[in-house]
Amino acid sequence: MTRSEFQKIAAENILLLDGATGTELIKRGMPSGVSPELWVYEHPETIKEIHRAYLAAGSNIVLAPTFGGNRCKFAEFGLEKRLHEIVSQLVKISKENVGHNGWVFGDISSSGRFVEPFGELPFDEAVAIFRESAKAMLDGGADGFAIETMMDLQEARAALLGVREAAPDLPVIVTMTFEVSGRSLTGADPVAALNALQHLGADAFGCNCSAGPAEMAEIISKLSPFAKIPLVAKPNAGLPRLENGKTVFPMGPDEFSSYAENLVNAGATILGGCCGTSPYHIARLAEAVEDAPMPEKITPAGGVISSASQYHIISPEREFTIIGERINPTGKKAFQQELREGKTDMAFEFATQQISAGAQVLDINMGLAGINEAEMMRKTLCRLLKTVQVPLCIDSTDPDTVETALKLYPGRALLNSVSAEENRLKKVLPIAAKYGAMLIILPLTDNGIPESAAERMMVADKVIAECKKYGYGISDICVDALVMTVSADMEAANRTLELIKMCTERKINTVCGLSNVSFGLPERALLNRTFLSMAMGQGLNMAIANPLFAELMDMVCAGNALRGKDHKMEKFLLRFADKSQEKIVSETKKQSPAELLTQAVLRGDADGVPGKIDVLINGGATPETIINDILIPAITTVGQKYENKEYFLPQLIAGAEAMQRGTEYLEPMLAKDSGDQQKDRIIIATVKGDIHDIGKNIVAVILRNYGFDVLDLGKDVAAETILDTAEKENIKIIGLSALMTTTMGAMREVVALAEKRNMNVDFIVGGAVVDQLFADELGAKYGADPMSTVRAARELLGK
Ligand code: THG
Repeated sequence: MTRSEFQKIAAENILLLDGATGTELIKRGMPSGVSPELWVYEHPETIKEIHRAYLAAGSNIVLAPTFGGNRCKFAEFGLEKRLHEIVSQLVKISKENVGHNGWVFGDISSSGRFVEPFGELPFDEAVAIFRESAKAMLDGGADGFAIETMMDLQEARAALLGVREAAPDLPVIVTMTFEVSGRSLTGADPVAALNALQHLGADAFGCNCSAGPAEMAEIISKLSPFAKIPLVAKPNAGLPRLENGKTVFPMGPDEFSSYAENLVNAGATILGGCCGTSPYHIARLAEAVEDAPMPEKITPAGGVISSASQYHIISPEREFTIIGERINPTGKKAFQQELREGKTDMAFEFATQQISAGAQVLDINMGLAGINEAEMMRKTLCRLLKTVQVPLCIDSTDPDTVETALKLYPGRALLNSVSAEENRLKKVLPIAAKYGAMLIILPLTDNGIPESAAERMMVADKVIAECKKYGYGISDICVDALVMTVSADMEAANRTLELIKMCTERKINTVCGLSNVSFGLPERALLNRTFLSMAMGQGLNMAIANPLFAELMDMVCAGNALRGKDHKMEKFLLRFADKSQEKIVSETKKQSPAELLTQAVLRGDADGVPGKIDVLINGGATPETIINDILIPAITTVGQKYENKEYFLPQLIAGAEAMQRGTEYLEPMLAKDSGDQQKDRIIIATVKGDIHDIGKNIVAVILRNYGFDVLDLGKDVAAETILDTAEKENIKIIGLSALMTTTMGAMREVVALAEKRNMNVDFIVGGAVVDQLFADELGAKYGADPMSTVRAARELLGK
């Protein structure tokens, strides 16, 4: 099936996927702890039977049993050399069995590793891992692909790019798993994820696993106004409950299918089931949607840019957008020097200042003669992406730099800029389109800037026409109205205003870089904001400007309120009722060294920590007071914010890393006697039969950063090994992790064996299927997440 065939069918019909595969395989005898792919390869009749049952139930698309069919997962079983053989064969037998009764999509899920900039797996390597899997599935005859159960947006992006490279013209469905918090494990917002992936070339997007159908319908209805592609809902059979130590998915086929209408009304048109669903669930689902009309399409609201955790709508009808201009070496000697030295501290400072001052987007420009621009862009992005949440605008004319940035960016960036110059149209536009960036276009040609507004409009139209060939719609483009210097040409401002007016009449987004207008004149700030006010009057909806000019920001805020673009004037009242914004700006200016260090930990800015410690030490602070009075309270605040769901996992880890950097930096300076302090020790392991270790690894990182000496025994660890180690090392606290229902029994065994051996140890248990009830049953502490594990460990130590 080609992409366009799929798109046509999916636009006109409600399509049914299959239900759970894993639990159906277990019903047919698959033992725990084996490679599911190898087991099915050796027992092909099982999957044939499952597929036949789903097709009879009404599935239009079934998934090949290739969920863990990637090099990383296969390596856990020593099977990496057989990846292509097994994965392609699994698709082949599925295809032969299904025949013309349905489509077989290759199933792709997580590699189990975290991708940069958040994790350690280089992005290109992640792409290669998924490309290799997709190639094997393609060789087996896959009709399309389902990338599912993705918990990290960056990995989902890598998977989609990898599949696209292997199979440019086959349909790809991407579904992510969102937690009860409404975010993915690594903090991705559902709308932001949809936005990034639909512009990166996904043919459908949605959610699978984690939630039941009711919770999922809520997420789908949030996605719906932003979806340009069909939405997918593949819920579990309700929220899992624990009964007698076994996970039970509470919804039977009738109750499950009773939510079909909700899901379709919310906007989902591709439906299926995840954990706990069976062919019976799908059969009832098929009946429930048989006569359901397609949901009404809601037109996407303007152009949307996004980071992993936030999105921002750009539209002449919406609030005015300020793009912070300061991360740009133009006119900044000190910043130029930093970039030459390969440093990113000032860029980070500029980012935080501008966000505090109200910038909704940050422009990132690394254009400086004599430096490797692409490399510096990569470095700066890696630094910023760990903590900066606002969407970014990539400002470069160099195709390599543009590609480096857009590839690494875990969202949909704004690209500044594409013009009618040969180089940009031929080289930059295809890259922008590949990654789906929103565009700023400049109406200039290789011959320069046309004189009149009408001529500039013609050039803009030419560029827009070219963008349309790459699939761009008008709402995804902003025209730069080209601000020139009035001191050199008295008519410059008028021409710019005229072009803005022409674009506004055609509902085209407009942007301009402000500062040029006042070049060479006194009172530049006055001229800039007066010009901006006039431009807003003509309909300008974005500016690249310095948000640290509070009067400029005041004017923009008032302008939004006056034009009815500030709902209930909330932002205007917030700004002027208590002047809170101004306070933020002035506070950033006069923070004490101790506050700056606290901020560095709160923002997770590890690289910024040593410098701030130096300032404190030079000012006479002792290493002990820095740790006790600054670092520990700061990391405690990070933990509290995480528990209050103000912070998500990446921020928790980044904060812990900043803390770690601080203590490592201070360690050599600590007085000898206090340096010898024994760290509290803890063992941590994933139990026998369970090979999932993402959760356990995160907990280990956080425990270490909270000062524990963690002995990580890895995954699939036998009860004897865990307890022998505890005895030998004389460690009194043991953390156990299990992700699967089937391996919870192994936790019970470890605890029972410890009792039998009369050992004086305490347990903390955690993992997706573990809950308080089960922990109580074992007489263990419950580690619901990294922070509660830290708390439990401290309680056990009487702290
Ligand atoms: N259109 C588009 N992109 C643009 C521009 C535009 N990008 C670059 C530029 N113009 C907008 N950005 C800047 C960045 C810095 C300065 C001006 C415009 C600047 N810097 C101060 C100086 O030279 O004195 C330094 C002041 C400070 O410290 O912040 O002027 O028009 N699409």
